[in-house]
Amino acid sequence: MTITQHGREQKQLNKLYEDFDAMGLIPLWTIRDDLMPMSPCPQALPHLWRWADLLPLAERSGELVPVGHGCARRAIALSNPGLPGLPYATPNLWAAIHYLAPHEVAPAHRHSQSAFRFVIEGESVWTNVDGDAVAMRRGDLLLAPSWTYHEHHNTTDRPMTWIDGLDIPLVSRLDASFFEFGLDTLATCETPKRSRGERLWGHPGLRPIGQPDRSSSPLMAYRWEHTDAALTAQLELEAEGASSVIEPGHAGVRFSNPSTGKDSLLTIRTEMHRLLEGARTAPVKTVGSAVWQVFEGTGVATVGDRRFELSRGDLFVVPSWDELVLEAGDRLDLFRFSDEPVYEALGLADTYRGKSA
Ligand code: GTQ
Ligand code: FE2
Repeated sequence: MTITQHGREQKQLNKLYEDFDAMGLIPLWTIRDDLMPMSPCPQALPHLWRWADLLPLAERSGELVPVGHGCARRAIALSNPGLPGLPYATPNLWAAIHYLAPHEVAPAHRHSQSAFRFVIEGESVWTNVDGDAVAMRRGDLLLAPSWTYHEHHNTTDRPMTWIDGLDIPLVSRLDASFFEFGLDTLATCETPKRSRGERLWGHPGLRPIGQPDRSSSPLMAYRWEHTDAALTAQLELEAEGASSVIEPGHAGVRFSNPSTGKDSLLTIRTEMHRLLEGARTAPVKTVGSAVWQVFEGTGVATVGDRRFELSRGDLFVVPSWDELVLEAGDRLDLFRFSDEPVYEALGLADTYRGKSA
């Protein structure tokens, strides 16, 4: 090919790309590596938020920002540094610290997004889910499945803080967001010790006859005493020589929908893990993203190329296919939530477990 021929072709090629652009077209061969990488390349980054930094900021919001019109929820979202400017902990998961001052009420609403709360301290607030009053206490997991009305009441003189997890980014990307305000009137202002859902569905291994399957859990509260007892039993059985744990010194439970045995929420997996003092997990890689919160204890999390020292209340993100290793200092209890049910439903779930050190 002569130089002039080559120059002519280059011009034609440039013109071709201009015409693609003008017609709203993008040729695959210019973008394939980004579009279809050999393995997941998440934009989200491993990141840690310290409870010691979050709590004072939540308290300051409590003083300065009243709950009411314009701010129906005093929730402050964790924003992943790899998703700058977005109130998203991961591409699919919202995680927020929520603060309700004494005698405040966060008014009723419902939405197509699924939600849960996990409590690491306090018991001043109860949440009302579709008319069922649900007490919130340390270590409890509380649900507000898609399209259930929910409102939060602080009926005490003490403030309360907890974390929320929702599938807001996923639902936003799916263009599936629906939202409705609820009525301001409430049937009850008292919280019984056990909600109606717990009385009906909260008996181990006993399913009420005549109740249909529910796509999300009919149980709105998972109490710490049960979670703690289950983890304790797994580790006791391990000490007796039974194979009862995920790996040596590492117990775990998944919060499940008692009507189906599947995840508590359709889109969000919720789990509690316990590592004995000094235990170390084998490296794990999972498709999908997760957020962890330290419930109690200290340790170290290595996520991809980051190393996080952990203390009570700290939250960290594990992006898709980033390797995670956990090491307990003293006994370490961790709450975890992830978007794995979505990947499982789509046939995209995968986990790689390496060898223990
Ligand atoms: O408590 O209803 O963190 O609707 C984000 C959206 C909490 C809630 C959040 C919500 C809520
Ligand atoms: Fe809500």
